[in-house]
Amino acid sequence: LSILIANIIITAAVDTEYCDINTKTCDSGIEINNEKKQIFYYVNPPEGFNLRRDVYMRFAIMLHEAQKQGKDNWELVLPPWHNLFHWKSDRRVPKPWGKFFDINSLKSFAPVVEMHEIFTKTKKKTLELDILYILENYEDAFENGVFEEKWKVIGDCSHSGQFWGYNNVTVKEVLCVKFQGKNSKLWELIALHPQYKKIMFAHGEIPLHDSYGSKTYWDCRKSMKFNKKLVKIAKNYISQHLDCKTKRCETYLSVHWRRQDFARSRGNDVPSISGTAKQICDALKKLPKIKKVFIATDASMSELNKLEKELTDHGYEVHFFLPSASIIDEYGDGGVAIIDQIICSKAAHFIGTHESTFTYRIQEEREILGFDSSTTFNRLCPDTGKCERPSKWTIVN
Ligand code: GFB
Repeated sequence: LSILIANIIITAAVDTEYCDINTKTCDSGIEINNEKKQIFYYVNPPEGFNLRRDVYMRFAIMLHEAQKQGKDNWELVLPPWHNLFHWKSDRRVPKPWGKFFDINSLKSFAPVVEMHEIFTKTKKKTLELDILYILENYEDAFENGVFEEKWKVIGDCSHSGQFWGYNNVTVKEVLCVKFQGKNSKLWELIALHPQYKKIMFAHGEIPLHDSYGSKTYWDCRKSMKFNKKLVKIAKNYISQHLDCKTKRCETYLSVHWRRQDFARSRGNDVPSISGTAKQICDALKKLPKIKKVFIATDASMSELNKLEKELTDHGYEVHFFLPSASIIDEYGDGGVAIIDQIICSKAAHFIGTHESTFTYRIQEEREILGFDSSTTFNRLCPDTGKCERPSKWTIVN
């Protein structure tokens, strides 16, 4: 009886077609899953890895909430990692999310699907999207002195270039839209064309979180578990070099030392090399049992060697993760970034870089691990001038 009821329900869901729950196929031969409508998105190219992780959360929460309200015929397509500005080792090769994250865990929170799964499921070599909405900011977010949620279709426009590095993805219609508001407001744009099944948004970073910092936010964040192999590499490193085999370690202090563009253009926020060494030594003086320091950084080797020398001169043991060629080959710069983040997240005490999303993601990981927030929300200060305390975004369980 239950199979019969399921058949009736599925038959109703796809209108005239008869679908069999056992074989998971419909009369047309289409698999039941393929009936789902899909949301695709892309992020402004210069944005880095860790802001993109936040943009994912906004879309995943949008789909999670919709599913809860019975809108369960939609899935979110995970945009392959392609051509990231900061990733020098492998910019040209699009990487699936499974390289970095545990896909089953992502799926436990929201209906997500990898791009390559679409090609495998449909057995097609090309993909045609129904519509691409290119989102744009309003010139003045506070028109008439108030921040209002709104959107306005500007009209047809064009898209040049490939989608996520794939040359077999095309789109039928492109619309430019001014948009200001939360992610859930995108459903209003989607409703403009109820017959469309594949809808894409460019500039996915423009819509805002529906409820930043809420329990749902943290449930989503917790589901972003890393690829198990990356976790294993990080754990082995911690056990071998940092003398710790537990979830939370008492043996080392960690620092996220953001350099590159931060060192060049954010002199008022970040310290010099000597200033960094001094602040790390000052923190360690308050933790007399700790002699080991782990540094995660995008600094050049010569900068890192200078910092290392200053810290070893003060009697501390300095560690940083140097990936093998095979790790770089398999996981690229993104994988190495995650390994650095995992190692930082388990340290007894963490010091991050002001306003770096790389640091924010480590802080969240530490909140999930249950560290006292005083060990987490610490930052490197500039050598001189004001040093605002970092905001504490604590977990909601
Ligand atoms: O993730 P991300 O955008 O954070 O950092 P911010 C950019 C990239 O730099 C990361 C590398 O994806 C990494 O590849 N990186 C930074 C690191 N720190 C480390 C580290 O400690 N270890 C490793 N392995 N890699 C944003 C930029 O950076 O800051 C924007 O993406 C802009 O373009 C903005 O510049 C101001 O938030 O730090």
